[in-house]
Amino acid sequence: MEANQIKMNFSNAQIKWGVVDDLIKKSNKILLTTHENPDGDGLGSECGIYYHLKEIRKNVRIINYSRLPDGYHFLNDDNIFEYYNPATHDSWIKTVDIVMVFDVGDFARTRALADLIKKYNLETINIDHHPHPKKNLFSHNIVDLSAAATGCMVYDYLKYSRKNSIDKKSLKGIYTAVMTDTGSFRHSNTNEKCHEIAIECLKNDIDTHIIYQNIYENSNRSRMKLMGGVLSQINYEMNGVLAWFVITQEMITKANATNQDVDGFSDTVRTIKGVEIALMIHEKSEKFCRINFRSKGNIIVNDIAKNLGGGGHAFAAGAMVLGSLSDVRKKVLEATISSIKKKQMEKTYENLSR
Ligand SMILES: [Mn+2]
Repeated sequence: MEANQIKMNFSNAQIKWGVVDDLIKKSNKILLTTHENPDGDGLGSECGIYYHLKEIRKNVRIINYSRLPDGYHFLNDDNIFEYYNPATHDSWIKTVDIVMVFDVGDFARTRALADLIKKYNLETINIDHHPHPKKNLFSHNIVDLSAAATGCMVYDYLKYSRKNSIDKKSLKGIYTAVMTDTGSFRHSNTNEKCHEIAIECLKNDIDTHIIYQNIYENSNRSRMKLMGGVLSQINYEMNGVLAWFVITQEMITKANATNQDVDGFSDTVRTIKGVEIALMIHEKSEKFCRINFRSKGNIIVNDIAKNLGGGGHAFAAGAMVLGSLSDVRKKVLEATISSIKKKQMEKTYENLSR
């Protein structure tokens, strides 16, 4: 793969969308994809650009490694989301002109699709707002760390590329991306652009409250039961600056819930007064746990996640950590507490030196 890094890990820089436009113009067959267990940003970004590429008569398909999660079927009236099946997809993927990857964070998070991209030596454009290592497997990188959502970048591209206004179906995807990645316009990443996008959606009669209801007011009873268990067992460290909780496989089985049902729990725990960081330790199996950090915006957490083998945004990050629950709990808590202490010390010195 020829290295052609357009832009990497910048913030608030002018993106040369013309370069992306040229890559799209010279391509006919285009694959859109995102990370495994996709979220509203990945799916919404795909949907946002899909209808544009259809309109300009590209042979475009969205193929993700994972199935479309419950709650996002409102984006799929036209059955645009496919999930990867080697028997039916490999021959098509083999001959695509370009692969556009959205919101992925890490190339490997496209799972089997990453293997195919390497196997067939496919040209790729990475459109994302997560930090990436300088050395990576994408042919072209458009990585803006200051974008609230990858969907904001898709919006900018469509504004650049289109003569006509953005199609309603695209706007529905873009709104979904922005709403979910900003915690419904509440998180510290929410900026003017997010609200500009929301205004454009409202002017175009997008039922924004219906999008919200589909995603956030569709909890099943098992999820609520599980959440009840979690909320009654929160642990506090460092005078309540850090709040952490554990979800075991047993808790999930007892509540008749699924691993996906834990989404959003850390956000809820972070809402507690005085808590700066919420940490979830989710036992996925006897061999590994998924950990997830949510920070109110005063203490960076992605460095802790990175040291534990993961990554993410400054204030929302995570990792998969190998080991039994008790081993992972010990390791992660020690790493987190020492990192917070260090940052608090540095802050104290910073204040003293002023
Ligand atoms: Mn995102």
